[in-house]
Amino acid sequence: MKPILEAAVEVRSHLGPDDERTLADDVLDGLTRPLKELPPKHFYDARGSELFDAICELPEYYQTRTERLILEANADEIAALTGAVELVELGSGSATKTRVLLDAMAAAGTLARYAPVDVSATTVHAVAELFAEEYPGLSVAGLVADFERHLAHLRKPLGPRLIAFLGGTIGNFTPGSRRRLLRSIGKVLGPGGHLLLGTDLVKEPRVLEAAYNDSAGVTAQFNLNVLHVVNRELGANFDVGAFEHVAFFDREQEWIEMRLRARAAQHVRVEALDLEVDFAAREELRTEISAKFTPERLCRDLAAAGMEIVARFTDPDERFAVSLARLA
Ligand code: SAH
Ligand code: AVI
Repeated sequence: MKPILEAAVEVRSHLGPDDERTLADDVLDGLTRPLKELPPKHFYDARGSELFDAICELPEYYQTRTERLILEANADEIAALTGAVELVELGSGSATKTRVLLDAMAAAGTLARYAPVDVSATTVHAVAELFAEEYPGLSVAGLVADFERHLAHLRKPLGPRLIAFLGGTIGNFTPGSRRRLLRSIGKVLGPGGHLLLGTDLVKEPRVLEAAYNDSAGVTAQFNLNVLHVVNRELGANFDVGAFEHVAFFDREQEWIEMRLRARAAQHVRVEALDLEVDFAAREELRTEISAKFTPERLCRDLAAAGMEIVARFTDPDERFAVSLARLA
């Protein structure tokens, strides 16, 4: 089948002045709770995105290379099972594994459009330009957007759609928001559409904890970077050096929790919110959860979102899984 070709590259943004408000709202809400918390999407300014890319190369962070191997081994089957003409990628970041899928769709003769969606404007622009150049004839429709709120702004599907949500990013949502997000993804799959979902798997706590406490300290810098973001965007005066990185596996919840711990009592002012925040010595601010999955957890979450698994791909050591799902 000859692909339907659209013209070149477009990047649309749905993050404007209103969205600086979401950082403001999240900081106001999160820092005034008895157990302080910030959502992880604020990690990803230009520096945070660079630090995440460095994390992906760390010896302890097995997720990225394992997921790449799984995709390389199964991309042709994924292309055949889905017949997808377009690839929408949620939380695309630098899209380092995406070529594996695009190449398989191109080899199947169906590839027509790629739509990276990310809150990080710099990465969406860079990826859109790069892929438009690398894949002549491919229509690239980037979206700088929050995938929890803006999925309705995706272009109408050109044909069977594959939505890739890789890297285990779904694990960064608490159980309720995770199901809500999966449900809203289900609504934009379109006729014959599929979801390709990457999830990190439950395994030995030692291996999990090492992945979030790397010896080079890159994850610590990534975690602390969120305080630089709040300082810059909201005129706060966090003394970043007065906080330390903490990451541990919560065996009951089966998730990694990342926190920032005040080394000593701190008083912080957030100018844009006219907000004063106190941290007691050793008080912690939760910055991320990263849920690890069993096949049962994944099936339950997908079922609750009205989806069923069509195929499940994993590596020989069952470290990571990539599941293909569709509306039940
Ligand atoms: N998919 C890539 C990158 C994962 S890092 C990989 O597998 O390596 C997570 C990415 O999700 C970051 O680029 C971050 O900017 C993006 N992200 C996090 N929360 C988001 C949200 N609510 N809406 C859109 N993008 C988000
Ligand atoms: C993007 N996300 C899946 C990463 C994770 O492993 O939860 C973010 C990350 N946090 C610390 N290291 C990497």
